[in-house]
Amino acid sequence: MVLSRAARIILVGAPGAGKGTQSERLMKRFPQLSSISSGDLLRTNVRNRTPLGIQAELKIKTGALVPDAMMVRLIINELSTRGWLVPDTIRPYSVNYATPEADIPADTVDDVFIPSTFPASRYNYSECPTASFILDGFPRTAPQAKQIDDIIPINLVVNIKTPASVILDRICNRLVHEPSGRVYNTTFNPPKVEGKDDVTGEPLTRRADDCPEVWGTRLKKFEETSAPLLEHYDKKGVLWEVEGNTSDEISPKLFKEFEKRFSV
Ligand code: G5P
Ligand code: MG
Repeated sequence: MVLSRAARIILVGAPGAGKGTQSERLMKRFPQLSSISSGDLLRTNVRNRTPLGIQAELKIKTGALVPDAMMVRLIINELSTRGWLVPDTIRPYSVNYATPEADIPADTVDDVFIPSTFPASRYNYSECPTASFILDGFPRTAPQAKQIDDIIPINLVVNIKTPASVILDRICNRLVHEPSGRVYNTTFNPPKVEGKDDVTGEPLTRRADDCPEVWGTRLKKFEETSAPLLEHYDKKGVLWEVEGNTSDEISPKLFKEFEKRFSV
């Protein structure tokens, strides 16, 4: 299906609610869409032993959140790399990227994540039909959202509401293909060949934070941070909520809303 206007979407939801699953399904249905998963980006950095990955590793493993400044820099850098942030001298951005949080040495973050042209020149999101994307798992706090407000005019925030009681099983049965971020589940969507990625045939692995204890901590963090985040977007009039016990129940509602907003 073809998009008739650019979609800049954020997926919000508890750990295991199905953000990655819905991203994959949306991209299949709307091939113009791309996705950035903040968790996948972080895990790539951990795997590649970058300075950011090394600093983020323990936070992820224990179910804590990675500091806001680090996350904003990571995502801004990814958006720039993909060509979705282009210089714009007409509408200057008003975000201060120079203040990383106390526990991250400023020079480390700058060295790793800021492209040489950023933030020396003024950057703003420049709308074009091909730059339609899903941000899966970012922003995750109100401060993160406020920092990107002036740069990326988000036009839909989807809050996926799935009861925590049905999620835990999913997490215990999840397998991932780390290089691509493709997600499987031994019961819900098993790979064609046991333990192997459908596309590359490479081995699937478990995520370091997929155990009941860490999931509990992640859920608690989500509950603490999501209310102010959702309130922020509700005030902007871009929040839409969808509820369901399964991804199969949620997908048709999401597709319908998506088509209404972006494909008519
Ligand atoms: P992530 O990677 O963003 P979470 O915790 O937000 O991690 P997660 O676990 O990736 O979210 P999901 O994407 O919402 O969950 O869910 P999913 O992968 O699609 O589905 C979960 C499993 O259930 C899969 O196996 C899937 O196949 C299966 N499944 C889906 N639907 C159904 C169904 O209907 N039925 C059944 N039976 N199964 C189903 O973030 C990880 C960490 O990175 C850091 C934090 O430390 C975070 O904890 N981080 C950030 N920190 C600060 N700020 C940010 N913005 C950050 N982003 C990431
Ligand atoms: Mg995910």
